Amino acid sequence: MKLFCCASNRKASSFKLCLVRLGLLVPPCFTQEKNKQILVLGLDGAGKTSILHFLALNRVQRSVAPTQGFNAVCISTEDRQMEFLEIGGSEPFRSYWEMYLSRGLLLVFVVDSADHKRLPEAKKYLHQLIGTNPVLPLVVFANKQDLEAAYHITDIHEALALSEVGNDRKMFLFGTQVTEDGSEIPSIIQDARDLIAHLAADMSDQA
Ligand SMILES: Nc1nc2c(ncn2[C@@H]2O[C@H](COP(=O)(O)OP(=O)(O)OP(=O)(O)O)[C@@H](O)[C@H]2O)c(=O)[nH]1
Ligand SMILES: [Mg+2]
Repeated sequence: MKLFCCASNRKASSFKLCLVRLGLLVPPCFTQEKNKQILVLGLDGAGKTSILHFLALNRVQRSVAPTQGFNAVCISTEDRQMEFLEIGGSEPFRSYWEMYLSRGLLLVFVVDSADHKRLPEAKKYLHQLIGTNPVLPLVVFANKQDLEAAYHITDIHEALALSEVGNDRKMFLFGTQVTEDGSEIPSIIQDARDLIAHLAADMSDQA
């Protein structure tokens, strides 16, 4: 497997400029216009960038800065490329999430399983997003499972009301952690990567 990773962070105030810059900075697979992206969304601090880094490079990034805009990552396998687009989870960037849904092959939604107070907020945004697209496949990462306070995935399933995401939609939930000492659970992230590749291939073939 060949991996290629590229990231770009920009401020919300220069959104248009950011798009232009994104066009300049993105890896080759983004230059193919018909390619759609795998959207990676979720509240700030949930672990989106950390997961993407792990998916791309199989290792944990030590210090992760909040994403101030976009973080584009391209992972190349032997037969295809997967284009991931994280949009920052801080308040100013959330209004851009929905704009990118129509360009999404599938939605990866990341939550901090230990941040109980903000789960209702995460649920609200998730349901707003999926409400606008009844078929977009959904992969939820219940992240930070290493933390003592983390909710089990069954509780996350309930807290996010995942039973209400719609019968026509493919939906998957993974309990993940991105930590250096985890030897077992990170393999779940690799399983998730394989599943995402499979779903993305299916969706691309349908497009
Ligand atoms: N304990 C623990 N910390 C994690 C895990 N994943 C990420 N973190 C930490 O959580 C913090 C936020 O992670 P990010 O990956 O920047 O979160 P994000 O969702 O990209 O946040 P924004 O870019 O602001 O939207 C960082 O300090 C990470 O090191 C995890 O599984 N367990
Ligand atoms: Mg980020």
